[in-house]
Amino acid sequence: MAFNVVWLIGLCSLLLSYGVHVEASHKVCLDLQSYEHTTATHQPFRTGYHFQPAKNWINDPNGPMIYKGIYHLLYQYNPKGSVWGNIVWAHTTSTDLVNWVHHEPAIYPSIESDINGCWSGSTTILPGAKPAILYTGIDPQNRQVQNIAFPKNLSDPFLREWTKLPQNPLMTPIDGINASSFRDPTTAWKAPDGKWRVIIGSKTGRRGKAILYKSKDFIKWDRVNRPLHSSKKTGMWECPDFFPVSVKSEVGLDTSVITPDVKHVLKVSLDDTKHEYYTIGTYKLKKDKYVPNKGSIDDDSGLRYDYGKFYASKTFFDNSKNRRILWGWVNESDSEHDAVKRGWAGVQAIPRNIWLDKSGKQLVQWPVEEIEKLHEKPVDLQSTELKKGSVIEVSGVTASQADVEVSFALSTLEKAENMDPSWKNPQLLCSQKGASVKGSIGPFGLLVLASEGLEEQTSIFFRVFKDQEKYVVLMCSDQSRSSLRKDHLLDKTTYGAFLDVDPQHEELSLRSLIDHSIVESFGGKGKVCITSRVYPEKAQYDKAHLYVFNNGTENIRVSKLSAWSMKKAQIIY
Ligand code: DQQ
Repeated sequence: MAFNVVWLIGLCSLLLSYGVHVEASHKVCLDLQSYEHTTATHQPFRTGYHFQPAKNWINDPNGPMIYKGIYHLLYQYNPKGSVWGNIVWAHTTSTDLVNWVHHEPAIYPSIESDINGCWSGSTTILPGAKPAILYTGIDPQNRQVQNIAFPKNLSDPFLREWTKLPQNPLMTPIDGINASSFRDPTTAWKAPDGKWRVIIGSKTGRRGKAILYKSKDFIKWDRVNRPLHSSKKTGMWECPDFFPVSVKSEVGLDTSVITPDVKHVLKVSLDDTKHEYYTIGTYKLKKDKYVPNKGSIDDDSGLRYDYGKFYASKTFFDNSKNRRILWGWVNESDSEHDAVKRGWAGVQAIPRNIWLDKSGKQLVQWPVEEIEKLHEKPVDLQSTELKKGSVIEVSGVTASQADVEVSFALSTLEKAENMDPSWKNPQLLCSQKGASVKGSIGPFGLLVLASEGLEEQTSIFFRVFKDQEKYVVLMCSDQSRSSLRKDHLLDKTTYGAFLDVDPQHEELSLRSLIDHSIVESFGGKGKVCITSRVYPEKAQYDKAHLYVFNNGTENIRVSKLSAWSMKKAQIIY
């Protein structure tokens, strides 16, 4: 059987390169799309509390919402195999965003305007608490068009069945819109003129675009000539998200709130690089235009929700707790061959609360509080000196499935290395100055999913540099030693970002959610997030260890560390 898999993988290619007409953003392995290998029994990389279905491929979170007290997560799913293809909207619900119950797919190809696929989209809650899903369908000519679906029975809190309107498709790629770059409708918002607005991701040449439509009744949509926003040289904008954030508090807002006390966020997912970036700015109602704040970087080097693996994300407003919640898809870092052998690919990140930082300059994210109900066996370390070169084990936690929070106090910054003005790219800097490259103040941080002899380790760490009178904090996640596996198909890219925290006045904090093959890290209380996928050979189950380390010449102190083993989430298939 393994022989067959290897052979089939040989046929995996980018669909475009075969000149087929569907332009998909995903790697397309035609021969593997409907190929189910016997699912392996040894599954060291399946997650304990990150959402995954029983088997097969998943990608983008779609149409998340809360309805009658029940959270709904819908997502792109291949019911027939563990690579991208045969896409439907799988459906799962929860009362706490932690434990999930599966339902039958909510949306699947059944009408002419989605017969070749049901791609991403969003939910809007219409007056009378009525959810409406707008999604991209692939029609018989492989054009991307926008469709609508409503729940069949509004008294069913699980919204198990959905009806597509006979008016579908509601929006088609006419008047110069590229039919293979027209997808992923956002949650719509209602402006004070009473009309709904929605944006659809697109591009013209290399200019990424958010095409804007307006509607009175949510059924008949008129295109606005000018896009809500566009930016040159970014390529296709997938899965845009547009929402208000309060400038006064951390509470989340309904997508239609437009007052002087809000700023707007536009996030786009870049098909070319598989990075997302966002800007914060102003929604100019009169002109129906979004204008990023002065000085915003409006391209791939802009602000990111997550500087690791995290894509096609989407937020929704949770009116039960007045918060905005972010979901994101975390793809694998190994090959299709591995996915086929395992029988699955992809996980969803832990949902994160998201709000505007006090500075107004960036967003902040934090795992939803509900996840803490999985905490068990707490372990605490108080004020521990981390001498230069030290590695101290945090014992007593199940290190393969854990939540750990640590704060570091730096007594002196005098010896910080100088920042070279040419160091503009934090990811590159992290890969040059990995965890094993000695510094002065740092690298220090956590070694997670580490083997006993440290041959395997994923290190999440900080380094502090001096830049004139300021200090610059670099946060990295170094996967280069995460697995003893040597095959070239394993992506061990080191990730990194600059963290806007002044270490003269604030301790440096780090939280990592560790779950067998995924590590989600939150630096500076959620100002920088980095997610990575790793596949340790040795550091599996009870052979995984957790350490704090300091590889700098200056001693530092762990002022507080709390770690918990995480119980398994209940996912009922
Ligand atoms: N995934 C969907 C598209 C979207 C892409 C197809 C982003 O709608 O643009 O599965 O990952």
